[in-house]
Amino acid sequence: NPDRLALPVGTTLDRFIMRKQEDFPYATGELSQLLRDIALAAKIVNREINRSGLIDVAGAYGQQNVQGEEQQKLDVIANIRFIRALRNGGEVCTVISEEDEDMIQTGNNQGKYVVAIDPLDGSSNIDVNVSIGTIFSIYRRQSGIGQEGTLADCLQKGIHQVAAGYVIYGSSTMLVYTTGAGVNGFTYEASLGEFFLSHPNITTPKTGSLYSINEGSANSFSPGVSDFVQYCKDQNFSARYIGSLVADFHRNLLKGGIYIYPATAKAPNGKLRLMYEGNALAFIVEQAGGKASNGTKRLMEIEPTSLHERCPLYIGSTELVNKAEEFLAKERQAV
Ligand code: P6P
Repeated sequence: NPDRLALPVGTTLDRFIMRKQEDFPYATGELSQLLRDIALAAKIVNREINRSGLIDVAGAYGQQNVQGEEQQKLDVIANIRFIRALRNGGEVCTVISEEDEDMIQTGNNQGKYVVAIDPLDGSSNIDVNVSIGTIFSIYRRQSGIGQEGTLADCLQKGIHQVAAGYVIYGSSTMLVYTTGAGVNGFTYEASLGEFFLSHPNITTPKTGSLYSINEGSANSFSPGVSDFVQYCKDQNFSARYIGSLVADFHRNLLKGGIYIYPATAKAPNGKLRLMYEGNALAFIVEQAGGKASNGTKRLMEIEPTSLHERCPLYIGSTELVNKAEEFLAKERQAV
């Protein structure tokens, strides 16, 4: 009955996960447990981030802090915490992380799932107290259980994600995720150590008036990108660029808008990573009614060829992504 589905604001994440699992008669609970493992690591990383200001985080790796402890960069700490939570949780056989060149085998060869993760994106923003985020993507392994996960398990198209989400460590800490049945946002109450449902059934506006792109690279934008940026200015849109992907994405998701990281001279394939940035946010934005492409192709249809491959990213309100793609198509016709 529909009202059973409409869980009230304030429902805890645990209860939400349990009730949603009931909607999948064949669910055996592993994905639910995996989501709980990620939420646990997010709580721990949140505490580390909040403490970092107090223990004189030098930021650079290998500095001593006031306690004389070996100071680790927060993105190294976050990587350790998420991988440990996934290893201890037992549901994941293999992890790919922005922080590690190669696949990480957890030893859980019975694990059904593979996780791609950016443990702490935008960590250069930490020292200046700008919001930062964790981005994750979950796939079902294709190889048989009982062995290590394979490269093919890790290089699956975005359309094969079973779940994806992000944590934004900002003025409040939120977990936003989807398992393919809509997008829900949970706000963390540190004093209780719980995530509470605060943004049920997030849908992103079909259009908007915010555009997010680093115009410092404008001299190397392709004509189509330059023309779209000019279109945004002619429409009197607002430029909003925090330089922290999760923060820029989250704001645009809720308010409507477009985030673009195009090919530039410094980043000929764009700067952002397909497996643990683009695809995860693409799954979320599509589930929220938005769109994500590389400028010419649905992002989640891209066939990955390497763990850390980059991709141009056009993501947000459907009508704005369509408009950007129109300008890029005109550019190609003009060539
Ligand atoms: P630029 C942060 O380093 C990051 O990976 C994303 O979080 C952010 O959106 C982007 O890079 C900013 O890159 O080249 O504009 O400084």
